[in-house]
Amino acid sequence: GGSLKEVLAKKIPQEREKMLGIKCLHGDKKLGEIKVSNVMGGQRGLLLLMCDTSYVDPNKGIFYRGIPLKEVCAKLPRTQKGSKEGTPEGAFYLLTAGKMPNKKQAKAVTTEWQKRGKLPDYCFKLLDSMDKRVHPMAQFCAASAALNPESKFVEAYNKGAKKPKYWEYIYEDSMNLCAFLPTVASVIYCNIFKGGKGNRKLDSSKDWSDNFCNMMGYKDSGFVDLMRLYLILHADHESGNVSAHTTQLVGSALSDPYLSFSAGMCGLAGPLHGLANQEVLVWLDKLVAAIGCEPSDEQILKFINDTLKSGRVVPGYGHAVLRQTDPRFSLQNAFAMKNCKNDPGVKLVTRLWKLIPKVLKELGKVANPYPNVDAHSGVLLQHYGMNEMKYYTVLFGVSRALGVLPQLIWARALGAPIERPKSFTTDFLCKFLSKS
Ligand code: FCX
Repeated sequence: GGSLKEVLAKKIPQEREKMLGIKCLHGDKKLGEIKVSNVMGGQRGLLLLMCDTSYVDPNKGIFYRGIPLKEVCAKLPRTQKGSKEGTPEGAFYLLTAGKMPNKKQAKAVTTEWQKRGKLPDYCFKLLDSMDKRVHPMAQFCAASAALNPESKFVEAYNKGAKKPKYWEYIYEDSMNLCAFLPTVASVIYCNIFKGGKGNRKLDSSKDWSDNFCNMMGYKDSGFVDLMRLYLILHADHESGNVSAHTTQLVGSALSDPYLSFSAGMCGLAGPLHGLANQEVLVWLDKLVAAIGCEPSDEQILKFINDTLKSGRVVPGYGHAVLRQTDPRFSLQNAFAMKNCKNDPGVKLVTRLWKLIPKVLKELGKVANPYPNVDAHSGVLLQHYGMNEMKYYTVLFGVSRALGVLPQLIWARALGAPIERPKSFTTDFLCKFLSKS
C-alpha cells in the first residue's frame, strides 16, 4: 500500500545503504578496460552508466524493472473502462517504484496528474507566440524549459534544503512536469496544424492519454488505446541513449527537472535518435509513389536494393544494441493485427518485415537486419488520421518523460555526483601511443 512517494521514501534508504556498501567494499574492482577505439567510437562497448529503471539485452529485448516489455504490456492494470491497454501512468509507477502497480496504485497516478495538470498562463502565451516555422520539437523543448518557475526543487534549494531531501522535490517537479506535458504537446499540435483551434482543458474523467488525444482533437477510442500503448513503449531504453543520458548529465549539475528534461528533448530531436520515426514514413511514401501500395515481392526487393545502391540505409531497420526484432515493433504489430490488419500501410509494413531482413543479411555487414521501433509507429498513427509526420517525435518525447524522470529522481535519491569525465588532447594520445 501507500502512495508512490511513500513507497519511494521506504525504498530509498535501503537502496542508499546497498550502494554505499558496494562502493566501500568493491570500489576498486575493475569492470573492464578502455580501448582507444571505445573512446573514439562514441563510448560504445564501455560499461559506464548505472540504470535500474530498464535494461536492453541484445537478444532478449527490453526489460522495464526486470520485466520483459511484452509482459509489462500484458500485466499493467487496465484502469480505464472499455480500454484494452494498460496506462502510461502505470508504467511510470513501475519504472519509479520498481514494482508493478496494482489497479489502485496505477489509478492514483492518473488522479495525481489530473490534479497537477493546470498549465500556467505564461506557458500558453509562450506557445501561442511561436512562429509556426519553429519545429514542434523546438517548441516542446522551449516550453519544457520555460516551466522552470514551477520548480519546487529550485525553491527548496534556494532555501538551503539538504542533499538527502533533494529527491522529494525532484519527485514533485517530475510529477508536475508529466502532468503538464499533454497540454503542452497538444497546444503545439493544434497551433501548428489546426489553426490554433482545440480544447485546452483537462477532463477529470479522462486518463493522461485520453486527455492528450482529446485535446489534440482525436475522439476514437481505438486511437486512445494506441496512444496508451505508444506512450508505454517509448518510455525507457536504459540510460546510455542520447535523450536519457543528456537528461542525467544536465540533472547532475542540479539543474531542475524542467531544464534537464528540455535538454534531453533537444537530443531526442536529432535524426539519428527520435526523428527517425519521421524518416520511415518519408521512405514508405516514396515506395508507394514508385510502385503502389500492393507491389509484388520482386518490385519491393528492387526498391530496397535501389535504396541501398544509392548509398542510403533502410530506415527503421537495424539497431546499435538489439540483435533481434525490436519488441516495440512486435507489440505495435500485434496491436495492428488486432485492430487494423487490413490497413494498406500496416499490410505493407508487415510484408516488408518478411522481405527486408533477407536483403540486409545478404549484405553481410549489418549487425541486426530486423526492424526497430520506428519501422511501425508511423503507419499506425496514420491509420487513425494523424498524418503530420513532423509531429511524431513530440509523441516520443511525451513518452520519454516517463523513463528519464524516474531516472532523475533515483539519481538524486542515491546522491549521484556531478558528471565530469576527463578529456585528453590528441598530443597526449600520440605521446602515450609512441611509448606503448
Ligand atoms: N540499412 C542499410 N545498411 C545498414 C542498416 C540499414 N538499416 N543498418 C546498418 N547498416 C549498415 C551500416 O550503415 C554499416 O555500414 P558501413 O560499415 O558501410 O558504414 C554496417 O551496416 C554496420 O552497422 P551496424 O553495426 O549494423 O549498425 P550501427 O550500430 O552502426 O548503427 C543504426 C545502428 C540503427 C544507426 C543503423 O542500423 C541504421 O542506420 N539504421 C537505419 C536508421 C534507423 O532506423 N534508425 C533508428 C534507430 C533506433 F531504433 C532508434 O534509436 O530510434
